[in-house]
Amino acid sequence: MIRLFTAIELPESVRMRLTLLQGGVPGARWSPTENLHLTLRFIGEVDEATANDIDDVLSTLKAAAFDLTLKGAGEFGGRDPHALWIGVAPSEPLLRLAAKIESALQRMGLEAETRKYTPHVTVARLRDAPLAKVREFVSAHSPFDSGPFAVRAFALYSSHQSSRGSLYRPERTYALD
Ligand code: 3AM
Repeated sequence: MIRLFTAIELPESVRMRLTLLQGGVPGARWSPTENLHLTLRFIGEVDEATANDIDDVLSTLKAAAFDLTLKGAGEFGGRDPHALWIGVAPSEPLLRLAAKIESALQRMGLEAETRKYTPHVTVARLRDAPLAKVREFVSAHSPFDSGPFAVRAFALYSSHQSSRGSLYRPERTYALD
């Protein structure tokens, strides 16, 4: 079995900027630079045959290349925050791409994702982080703006557990038109 998700790879310069803003929150497990990505669709554990089918349908998917801007900051979890993220400026092409991936995966028989897609880049996972520090991080980084960068492909990532946490690796990339 292999754990998969689809995501957009971020340019090295953007990942460096996201790495530089990491800090200041006790209890945060900061995402390593190489793990920073923008999830499009979590897939989960599948067998090898299903992974090959997923690769096939994603290879034939047609969607347009676009520009994307990372913007703003936030947390998931409210009073018990479990993740810090940098946000994404509203992008119709991004939502269209996510929707196309969703319907392609459903057509090949995967169960529908029922949760609404909220584009974000996770920069830390939190455990028992002080709420005041979380709020400080969010307000300090809410002016974040990456400036636009080109998205000319998306990727099928594998996720492996290691002693140092999850390791994400782009296994296949799919060009956008
Ligand atoms: O790092 P982000 O937030 O983009 O949270 C997981 C991570 O998202 C999410 O998939 C991405 C790669 O692991 N994820 C993990 N398990 C999940 C699940 N059961 C999940 N998303 C939805 N359902």
